[in-house]
Amino acid sequence: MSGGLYSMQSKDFDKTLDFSKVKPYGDTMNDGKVQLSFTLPVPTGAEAIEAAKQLLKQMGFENPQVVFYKELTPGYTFFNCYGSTMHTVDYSTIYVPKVESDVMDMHETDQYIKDNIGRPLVIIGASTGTDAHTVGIDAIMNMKGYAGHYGLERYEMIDAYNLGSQVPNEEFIAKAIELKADALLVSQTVTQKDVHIKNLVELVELLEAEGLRKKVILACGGPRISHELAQELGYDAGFGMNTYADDVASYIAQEFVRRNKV
Ligand code: B12
Repeated sequence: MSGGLYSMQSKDFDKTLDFSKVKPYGDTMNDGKVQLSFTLPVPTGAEAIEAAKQLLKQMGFENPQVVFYKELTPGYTFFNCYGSTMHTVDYSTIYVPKVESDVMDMHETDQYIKDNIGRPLVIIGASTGTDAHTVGIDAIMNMKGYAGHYGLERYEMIDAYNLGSQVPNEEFIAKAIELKADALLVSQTVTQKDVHIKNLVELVELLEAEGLRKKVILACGGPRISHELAQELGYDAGFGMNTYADDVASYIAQEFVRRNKV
């Protein structure tokens, strides 16, 4: 989403907005209103509500309010709360590394590959290691697509292979060699105990050992993956939530051309 466009509109609309001191917007500019929920391991009652409010104050919230609470099980109380944060963030100095490519739709990418590469690109995807989540990688690869965006299997100039979930890194690499893959797509959803980090790093190490790392475009994705993290782990690109096949296909096609100068 273009934050720039929305921000310009709010700035034009409300002259009290200062990008160097941004606060959450609730009902009015700079009111700092936040909604948050949490559970305290205490019995439900007036003392529990007071404990929640005191905690909110210590978190930096003015006017803390408990707007909903419920006993989860004896000894545990769940809260929905409102408060106004006293903190601000300097939006004007924020820099976030992002995948650099011009996003094209399926037809434009197909045409780009025809014009600049002249053969279909081979792309293999999988949810690797012990990760059983398939919906993310399916969203990127399935022919029927996701949220109105066709998946890679639909592209005329992409040979897409979705290996599914719980694919061991060794098996993934063997398939990449067999199919002469141009790009590998890894999906990681579970991040408990940093299992995704270990798994993603292991793939890079195995690819390096096979002498394959530089021969493929290596990208990963998932709800808690960022481009910055991906690059730190030795990947070419990382994609987070709200990614569509268009983003990945455009990136791979343009990166392939950049590398091969075809
Ligand atoms: C559906 C689901 C399941 C289903 C999965 C079914 C299936 N076939 O996939 C089932 C019930 C099997 C399941 C199991 C488990 N789950 Co689950 N599951 C979910 C749930 C509800 C939705 C995930 C989902 O499908 N999202 C929709 C897709 C479209 O979004 P996405 O994955 O983010 O993908 C998008 C982007 O991230 C990106 N993307 C993703 N991958 C890739 C890859 C590439 C290359 C690219 C470019 C982009 C990309 O593009 C996609 C489209 O925009 C989430 C909670 C939630 N609401 O998110 C929990 C959740 C992910 N599960 C969780 C857990 C813990 C588990 C279990 C470990 C539970 C257990 N104790 O057994 C097991 C996993 C076992 C295992 N070995 O992996 C946790 C993960 C916590 C964490 N941070 O690690 C979550 C967050 C729930 C929670 N709040 O605790 N789960």
